Amino acid sequence: MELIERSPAPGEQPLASIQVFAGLSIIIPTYKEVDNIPLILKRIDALRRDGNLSLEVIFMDDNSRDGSIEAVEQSGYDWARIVVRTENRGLSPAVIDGFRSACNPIYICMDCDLSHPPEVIPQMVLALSSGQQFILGSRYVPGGSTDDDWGIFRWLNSRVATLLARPLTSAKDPMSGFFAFRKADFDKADSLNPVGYKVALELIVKCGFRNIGEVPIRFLDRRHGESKLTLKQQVQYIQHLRRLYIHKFSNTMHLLQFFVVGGSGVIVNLAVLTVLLQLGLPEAVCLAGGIAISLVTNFLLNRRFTFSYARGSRIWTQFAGFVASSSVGMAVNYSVALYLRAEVLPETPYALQLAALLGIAGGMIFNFLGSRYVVFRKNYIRR
Ligand SMILES: Nc1nc2c(ncn2[C@@H]2O[C@H](COP(=O)(O)OP(=O)(O)OP(=O)(O)O)[C@@H](O)[C@H]2O)c(=O)[nH]1
Ligand SMILES: [Mg+2]
Repeated sequence: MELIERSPAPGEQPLASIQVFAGLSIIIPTYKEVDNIPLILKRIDALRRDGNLSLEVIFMDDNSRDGSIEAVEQSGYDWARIVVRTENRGLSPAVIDGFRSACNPIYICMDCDLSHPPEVIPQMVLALSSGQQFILGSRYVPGGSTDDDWGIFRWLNSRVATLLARPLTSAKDPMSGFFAFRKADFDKADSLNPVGYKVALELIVKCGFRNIGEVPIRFLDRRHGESKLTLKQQVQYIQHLRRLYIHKFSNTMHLLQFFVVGGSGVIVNLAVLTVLLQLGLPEAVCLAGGIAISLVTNFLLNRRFTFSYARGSRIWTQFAGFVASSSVGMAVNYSVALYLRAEVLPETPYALQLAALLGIAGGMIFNFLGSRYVVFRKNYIRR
């Protein structure tokens, strides 16, 4: 943490009088924010002078072509610059690119639309200096708030999104686009791959931040320009969550998806078995038919979803491996079902289906272990 002590000047604000913060890089993603750029720069400049801060501001603009470049240049601030991006557009990639091109030890990210008050930046940096790793400008801690005219839908939307992220972090407002952390932690991050809007959540998970602080902010609705938050971004958020869950709970997520696919296999198995039984085939053949068809559907679904990271490998090799690794499970399944049907279960309707169900349960655990650690093990991926 780069904090330089200095003595307070007479009449200075208490926060600014305690310390001078050396080296902030403020990253501001922009798309068509020409009206807001001069306003935010003016407020950051006031902050910079009051606190004698050393900082750079980098606008990461996705080729707005609305005069944003001129707005930054005409501001006359040599600590502000704009980077115009024409590839891999989007808010999250723009922010990540901004961090990559920043050079100061403390990174701040904030929106350009003045929803995020720059005046709390010193407080965020102080919180970092007290040992916390990641500081959010938060609407949902005591003292934080949103504009009064948030309708119920917008409020609910924000709250549900936050709730879905709860297993990933205990932070109250991980959806916030206003946050601060250290360059050193960014440099250590696992491969970043954010989709959509939730950069803070991506960083919290990928950098493994545990010690997260939240500084209350009053979140004001934009006065100039238009919101770029669309339904597409909301859908992308679900995809993003899935990836982050897999990243954080790798084995548990694989197991969970494996069980969901397995559940679909049970339905396929029982349906096939029942149809074959209706056709008058011997019970042993019906049991085997149900097992065989569900084996194929399970393989295809696991390859597509549960272990999708290994989709690049040859399907037939994987299928052979899946059959081989499932063979013990299948044998267990088949023998348990035949045995229960013949020796244990009474002559009731659906006795064969019940026997099949118990056989499946017995065989399933063998299948999971074989798939996870043999067929779809990670070193099958070709780069
Ligand atoms: N570089 C870049 N910036 C973007 C993009 N989309 C949005 N932004 C910027 O990201 C910030 C947040 O976007 P907003 O449209 O304000 O989204 P929001 O704050 O979730 O929504 P509102 O509450 O309606 O303001 C703003 O500074 C935007 O200009 C994009 O695709 N690329
Ligand atoms: Mg906004």
